[in-house]
Amino acid sequence: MRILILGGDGYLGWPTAMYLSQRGHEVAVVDNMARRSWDYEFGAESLVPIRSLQERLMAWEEVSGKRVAAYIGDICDYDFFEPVVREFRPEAIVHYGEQRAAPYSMIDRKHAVYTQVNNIVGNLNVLYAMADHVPSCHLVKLGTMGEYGTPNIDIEEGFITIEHKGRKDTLPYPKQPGSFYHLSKVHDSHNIMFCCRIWGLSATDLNQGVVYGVDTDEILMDERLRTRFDYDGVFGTVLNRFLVQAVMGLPLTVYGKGGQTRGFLDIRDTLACVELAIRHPAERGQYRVFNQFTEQFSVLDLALAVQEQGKKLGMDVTIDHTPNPRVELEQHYYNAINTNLLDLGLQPHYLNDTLLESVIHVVERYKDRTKHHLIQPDVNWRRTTNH
Ligand code: NAD
Ligand code: USQ
Repeated sequence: MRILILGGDGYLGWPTAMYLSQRGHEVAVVDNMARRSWDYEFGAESLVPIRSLQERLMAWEEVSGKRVAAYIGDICDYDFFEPVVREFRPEAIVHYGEQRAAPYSMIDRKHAVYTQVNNIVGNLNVLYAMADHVPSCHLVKLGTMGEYGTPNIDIEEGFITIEHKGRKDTLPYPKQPGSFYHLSKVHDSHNIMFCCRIWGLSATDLNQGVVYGVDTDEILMDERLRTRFDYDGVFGTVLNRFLVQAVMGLPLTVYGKGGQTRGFLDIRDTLACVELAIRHPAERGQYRVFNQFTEQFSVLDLALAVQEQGKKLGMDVTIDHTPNPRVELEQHYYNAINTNLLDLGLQPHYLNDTLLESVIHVVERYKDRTKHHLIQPDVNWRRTTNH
């Protein structure tokens, strides 16, 4: 199958490109290198050194004998993006190409606007290019579990059946996202659902939880194939950050009480879920939602798991309840349904000692590259005014 991966230079996009290429698909990636440039804003960089996209592609061809094509440009620029779709004629598009950090979107007005324009306009261009050139192509769009927020009822997979004044309907599940980034995903979901309804496009919205991990089978084939690994207060996600903090001998930064519960998954399961969605496409005109996570943990559960694993490896890991820079519930009900991908055959890699230890070993290898000033969060959700 011809598969176009948007955001193919990113943490998840690059491993997905190799994974699908290895399985015999004709793969092309699109990226504007925006993620690499955001690092310059904070003097941050991936803990694990990453090669340029061109070097990665050459290394991948050398190691696997398979070629992945690359288109460098911005999907918000239709003059660039439209010919890519017209020429490559993808049968599936995997859309990872967005600004994905909640803290980045909450820095100030400029970053909020940038995040929403980048994500919503880019996604809209994808929908138009599909409708104009490849209407039977299947869009596999990366959404987020954070679209739902933390309601006091079970979270269904995209839709909920409601009875109201004696009548019944199945409607989109209510969305209560917690950042301008998460809101951009809600807006994307509405646009995608609309285009499936009016143009007959087919799409799977993968409402993904927080991803952790650093190794996939393809990455392990050659050190030059490594994907980025962020640990800073803006782009680093919680478990990846805790593992780096443990190795650096710093207290784990649990925000507030740490009762915030989320869905999580191993990076290897991200790739497997995307492949399952591609292999079992949505029908023409269908918009479907899969909740893409394998386990639920509170932030404190994760900190305790890292502390316990650290102890087994002779490390003294402490936990610090840092004041929470975000506005979010720290104690709440959370029970999200995730049966759609399991029903398609997903075999999850659950969080265990082996995984924690293997990430710790990779982090230890690159420990000298860590920068202490990147650890503390300095983006606050609250607006303070001087008048
Ligand atoms: P990432 O930032 O590492 O990768 C995103 C890539 O998209 C980057 O290489 C960036 O340069 C590219 N990009 C952004 N805007 C673009 C544009 N306008 N044109 C072309 N390329 C553009 O992020 P990631 O962690 O790999 O996440 C990928 C997707 O998965 C995102 O949409 C994110 O919202 C979603 N997701 C990620 C996680 C996670 O824990 N990492 C969890 C849930 C959902
Ligand atoms: N947290 C801490 N300490 C930290 C970092 C985070 O306690 O040092 C807490 C946060 O307050 C939050 C939870 O951990 O309650 C998750 O934070 P995160 O930064 O790991 O994840 P989040 O901001 O939700 O975003 C990440 C990805 C995003 C994706 C989302 C999936 O960056 O792209 O959409 O996970 S989900 O959370 O399901 O919405």
